[in-house]
Amino acid sequence: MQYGMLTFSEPKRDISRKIIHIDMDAFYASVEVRENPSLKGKPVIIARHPKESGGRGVVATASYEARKYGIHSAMSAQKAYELCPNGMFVSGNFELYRSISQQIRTIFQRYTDLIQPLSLDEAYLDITENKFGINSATLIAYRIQQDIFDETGLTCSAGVSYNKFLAKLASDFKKPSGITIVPPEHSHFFLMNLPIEKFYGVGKKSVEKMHTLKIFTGQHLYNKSELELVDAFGKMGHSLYRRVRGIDDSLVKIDRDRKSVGKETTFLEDLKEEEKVTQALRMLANKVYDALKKNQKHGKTVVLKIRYGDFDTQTRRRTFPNYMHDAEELFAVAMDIWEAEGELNRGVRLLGITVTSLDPLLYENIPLPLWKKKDEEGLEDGYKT
Ligand code: DCP
Ligand code: MG
Repeated sequence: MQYGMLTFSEPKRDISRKIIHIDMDAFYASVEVRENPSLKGKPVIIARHPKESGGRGVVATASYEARKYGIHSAMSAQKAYELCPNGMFVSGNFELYRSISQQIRTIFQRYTDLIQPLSLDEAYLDITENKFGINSATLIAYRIQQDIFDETGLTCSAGVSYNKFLAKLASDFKKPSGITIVPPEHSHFFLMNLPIEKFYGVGKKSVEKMHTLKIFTGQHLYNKSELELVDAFGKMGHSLYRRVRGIDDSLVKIDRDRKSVGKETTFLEDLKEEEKVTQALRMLANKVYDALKKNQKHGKTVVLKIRYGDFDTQTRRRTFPNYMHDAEELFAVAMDIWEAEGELNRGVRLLGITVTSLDPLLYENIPLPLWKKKDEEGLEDGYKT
């Protein structure tokens, strides 16, 4: 493609890898049904009953029966109750979920060591080379589904493709107990027909923006030039342009037991207003807190990273006697550090918040996490984790 003097070569697909994405079906709810078979077939809602919690709880997940009432993760328990007064409200047992998550991971390890868990109930596996020398990724996906079912009594859905992005979309395609294969020769068709809401990494706000730009499906996205997408979505535009062409070169990153969770964001223009910094820190604190929850971890040390317009980068840490309790507290600490150390007049190019020295979160009826929607604005690789 030629733009004046600039030449962009069209990006190419790497179809040499075989990736599986596994995602448990209605994970917490299915575990509760397994533990208490009388719940089978009933609308199960993982949240404290609003009458017990004074209406404060949030739904972690709901069984497929409950979803028919419009109940979903992150909805207030009060709302869920209004939609389905006869719903079976069950408080979560996170220790159990974590141990099952571990069990599932052990199953994955039979096939490959290249495993990247995304949360307790989902993971990417790179099985290009696998411990059985099996050529068919589909066969491995079937086997994993079967192993998980035999050994935990739970079902999962699997997506098989040549990269993480497609595998993730595929696993969501036929739930529950589904298996969806997107081979290189079908990925274009698959992506063109995909509603934009299903695009992994596109948050709610971006979906709204896409709708105003008349982008409703992969095809509409595909029809936009890279420049148009970057214009509309900043650096996320580059990823969108590639992903809708079936390109995602990100590797399956092995998860070493996480010692820290951090998010950072670079601004298109250096921030020069206090208010913008506050906004950014609030957004980052929410993201970090969500990621901590997802990993069932908490920590006492907060690190604020500031990069100025001249690229000078500073990190400042604070350690507290107690664990950060919620996103608001994390935000307050980050603001504190910023107020003590930040120099607005230098222009802020990047901000990052990390919580380190993490410990597993042991739930003792802590009110259910302030889960927000799963995929925040921006694509996953737009932020450092
Ligand atoms: N979870 C949560 N809060 C959220 C989203 C998820 O606490 N906002 C927890 C509960 C889920 C688990 O994480 O059981 C896995 O999340 P998924 O998004 O994979 O949802 P489910 O496994 O429950 O359902 P699905 O069958 O759609 O994957
Ligand atoms: Mg799931």
